[in-house]
Amino acid sequence: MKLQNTAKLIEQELKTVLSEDILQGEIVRPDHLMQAMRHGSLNGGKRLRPFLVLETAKSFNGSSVAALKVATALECIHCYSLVHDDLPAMDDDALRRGQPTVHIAFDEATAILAGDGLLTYAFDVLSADTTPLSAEKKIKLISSLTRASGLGGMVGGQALDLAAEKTAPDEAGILTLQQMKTGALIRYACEAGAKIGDADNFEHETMSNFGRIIGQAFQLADDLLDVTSDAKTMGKNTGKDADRGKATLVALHGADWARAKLVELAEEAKTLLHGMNRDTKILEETANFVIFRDR
Ligand code: GRG
Repeated sequence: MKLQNTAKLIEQELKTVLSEDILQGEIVRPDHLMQAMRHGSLNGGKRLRPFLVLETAKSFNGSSVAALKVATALECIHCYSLVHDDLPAMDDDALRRGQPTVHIAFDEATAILAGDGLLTYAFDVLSADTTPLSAEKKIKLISSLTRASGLGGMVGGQALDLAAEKTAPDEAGILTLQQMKTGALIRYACEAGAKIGDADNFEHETMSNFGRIIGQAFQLADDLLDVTSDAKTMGKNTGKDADRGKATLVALHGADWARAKLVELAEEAKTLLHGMNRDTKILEETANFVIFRDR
């Protein structure tokens, strides 16, 4: 499957679950809030994390319906993080995926609630009866998603990132905060795909390491694009890290070092995949896309 096809699938699934026609034991769905949630999630985006869930599950013979539900839940969390990250109290951005950010298109209070709504909705989707997984697998997937997105994962990483503007962390500190802020959800995507399918312990461990490496590479590529690309290509403002004096590995070592490191990480990721007796051709291509992307 291609990334664009996954994007269409996820967009369709999000449209269905964020629809006024669906009331799941709720009294009402406030229309303006749902519109804001739709604005924050149905606005394009590469849908890389869902793609990783779907393709990893496929490599391990997992149910594609279950994978689509888990992928949708994960994308809800990712979209919530972008809506909140763009708020004036955080990155204060007016442009996301080529469109006005949610607090600009609506207002700040609605953007906070839209983020909260997307975050909690993820767990609704994961735990729903329509997600065809055993109760045991669901609990494991919910528990690890909570860890990846919470205090010791994305939220904690965001806190460290905000603090880093004052504390100027060293290389190890930068790697830790990036692993938490951005890496945790990408790693989760790969682990979840393995869990949905029939991966054994070695394969699960391998996919977890693969996710860790491409998560690190994704952030490094993002930091590189922040200095080498432009707002039109990226759909978000660039040059912001340098403006804010943000500590990144690109700021520390330069763009050439980053390009060489990306090549190294791509090799490492592919070597891991080759160690398993599975069809991982698409995952290999995905690693290349993540690492050598231009937007
Ligand atoms: C607010 C709790 C909270 C967390 C925010 C993810 C994040 C943490 C902040 C986003 C800031 C940022 C630009 C980080 C760099 C890496 C990143 C997550 C980029 C956006 O992800 P893409 O490129 O976006 O996958 P699309 O739009 O394609 O989904």
